[in-house]
Formats: sequence, C-alpha cells, structure tokens
Amino acid sequence: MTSKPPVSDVDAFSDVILADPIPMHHALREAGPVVHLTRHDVFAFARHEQVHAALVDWQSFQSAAGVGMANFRTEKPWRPPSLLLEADPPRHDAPRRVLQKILSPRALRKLREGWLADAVALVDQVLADGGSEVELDAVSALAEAFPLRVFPDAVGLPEEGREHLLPYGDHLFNTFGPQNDLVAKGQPRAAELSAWTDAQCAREVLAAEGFGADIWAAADRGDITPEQAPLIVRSLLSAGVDTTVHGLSAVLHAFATHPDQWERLRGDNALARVAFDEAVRWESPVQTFFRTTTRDIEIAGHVIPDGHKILMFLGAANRDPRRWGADADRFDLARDPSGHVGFGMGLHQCVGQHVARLEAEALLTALTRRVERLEPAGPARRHLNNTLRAWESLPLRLHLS
Ligand code: OVM
Repeated sequence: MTSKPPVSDVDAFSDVILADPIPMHHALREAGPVVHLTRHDVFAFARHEQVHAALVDWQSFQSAAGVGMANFRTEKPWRPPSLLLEADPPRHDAPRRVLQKILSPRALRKLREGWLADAVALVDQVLADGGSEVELDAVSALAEAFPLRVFPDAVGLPEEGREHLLPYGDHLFNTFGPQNDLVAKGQPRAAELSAWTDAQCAREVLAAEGFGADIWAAADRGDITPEQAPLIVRSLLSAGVDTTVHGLSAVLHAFATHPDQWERLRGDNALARVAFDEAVRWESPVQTFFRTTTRDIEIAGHVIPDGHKILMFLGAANRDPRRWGADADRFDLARDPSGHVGFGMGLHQCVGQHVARLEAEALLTALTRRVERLEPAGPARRHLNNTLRAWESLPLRLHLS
C-alpha cells in the first residue's frame, strides 16, 4: 500500500526563507523523508539519507531534464544546457573525464606555490595601512578579491570584462529557482552577461596556457569534439567563481563567529582544508539542486511519478542530526565533515572542488600568518539568491599578530 506524502505550502524561494532557511529545513526534515511542496508542485528531500540516495542514483534521478525547477522535457532552457551539470551518461562522460583531469590535484600542483604567494600578497596588501587592528569587508576585500585574483588567470581569460563573472554567476544560480523577483531583477542584463561569457570560451580569446587552453587541447586530441570545448569552458566560468566566493565568505564568517576554532586553525595550519569543508557543510553555499524522476519511484511508502521534479535541500542534509548528531548546527573543526553533500555526491560531484580547496587553503594560511583574532565589526548582511547561500557584506575587525 502506498499513500500520498506529507505536504507543505511553503514558498521555499521567498525572501523570508532565503534570508534564513534553517527553520524550514528543520520542518521539512521532520515532516518526512519526502514532502510534496504544493506551491511549486515538486517533491522535496531534506534528510541526508534521501538527498544522498538521489545524488548517487543518476538513472532514477536524471540531470538532463535540468537541475533547476524548469523541466527541460516540457520547457526550453534559457541557455544551451551544460554538458556537465545538465547531462547524464553517456553524454556526460567525455566532458567530465576531460575536465576532471584538468582540475585534478595532480594538475593543480603547478599552481599551488603561486597561489600561496598570491594569497600572502593579497593579505599583506589588505592589511598594509592598518596598525594592530584593521577593519574591512571580508566579502569584497578577501572572499571576492582572492578568487578574482587567481581563477580568471588560471583559466586564461583576458583582463577585460572580468567584472561580468560574478553578476553572470549570480543570475545563473537564480535561474535554477522559480521565475520570481530575483530572476526578474537579473533579466535586463542576462543577454549581455551571457554573450560576454560565451565569447570568452573561444580558443582565440583564451591564453595559450591555462584551463581553457587545456580544454581546447583535449579537443585536438579527440577526447571531446570541437563543438563541446566552448561549453566546457563555459562550465568553468559558470560554476567556478560565485561558488568559491561564497564558500570563502562562509569560512571567514564561521571563524569570525567561532574564535576558539580560529585558535585551533592557527595552532595547526593543516586544518585549513578540513575547515573549508566544514564551512561548506555548515553553510552549504550551493543550497539546492533539482533532479527529475525517470520512472515511478517509491520512497517510504509514497510514490513519486515519472517526470516529476525533486528538490534536494543540500543545506538541510548537511545539518541533518540523523547524519551529523545533535550538534549538527555547530561549526567544529574536530568534526569529520566528509560525506557532506555541499559539493554534491556521485558522478556529478563538484569537479572543481580541488580548485576551491586550494584557494581556501591559500587564503586561510595567509591569514593565519598575520591575524591573531577576527571578530564581527558590524552587522553581516545576506545576499539573496535562489540557489546560493551568500553574504553581501561581512564587516570584520582583524587583530594582527
Ligand atoms: C555548468 C554549471 C553551472 C552552474 C553550476 C554548476 C555547480 C555547473 O554550467 O556546468 O555546478
């Protein structure tokens, strides 16, 4: 016997919920393993067990129909679908294999020293005209500044137009949600931002060395087709900037509000990567993605029919006490955050995660050299996005050592 799942009429993308989704996450987890969100007509998973299961079962929960609310089976996508994010095997395989190698820990070794030095240079520059205390906005001065200093160069982008990267990403991540005011607000610039991004993916525009050139070299080898190459470069530009910026904001906010954890990191720089992953678990910069069912699926006695949208609350799964224990809401470097779904899981798991971790390690390590303590220096302000958990402003006071 099967029954209808519990329902909720919550607007999961309203300003109030986006500003603080934690109470809704709690309510949805408690309501059951699957909840029908009647307002969006989608089925929500908020527990770690079901989110994890959906992420690893790509046959039953497809990405090719779009990982936003729009169902590509019935609606035309606003941009050509990503060969990585919005594809399943076998189409997904070659692009994934190529990008995975280009962004592998082994391939990143040649960037490591330069990025560590760049982080030291940025931190020295930012702290230069202070005395023993410096006040800054950690979003613009650090979380945005560092990725923008290293990542576009690593891709091989021209200098001109780089200011389009963050607004493009912001709009793109809004479009995974419903067509609400956040999407409408981005609409006037969408065509211009999208055209700029697409233009950067051409071989002639990219530097002779870098991730972009590496992707085109894979096309020369025949590992991917020349038609696929620009779309794979586009994935780097789409997924590689805003996500990292908000991940860095998250870890800086975490440390500013957990001084004992900063002490711990200062005592052992090897914790920088764990700290970043714990912040990704704790804050989940990418809050949600959708899947689409490819068959009737039974979950805990409820049937989700074929072709329906599943909304996976990564942020809720990452704080599910069933998986993380009673202190799931605590930012704690003593925890092992592995198994978090902030980077996804399974064959779509973030292909750029090693790049993000290297950026975080470089920035945090550079900060531990100079900063004894950091604390909020004013009210932190959220930036609302349909998919991203983001800060607009994080005023911090840094006490230098
Ligand atoms: C892509 C893409 C875009 C946004 C996010 C993402 C988190 C990938 O175009 O492939 O992964």
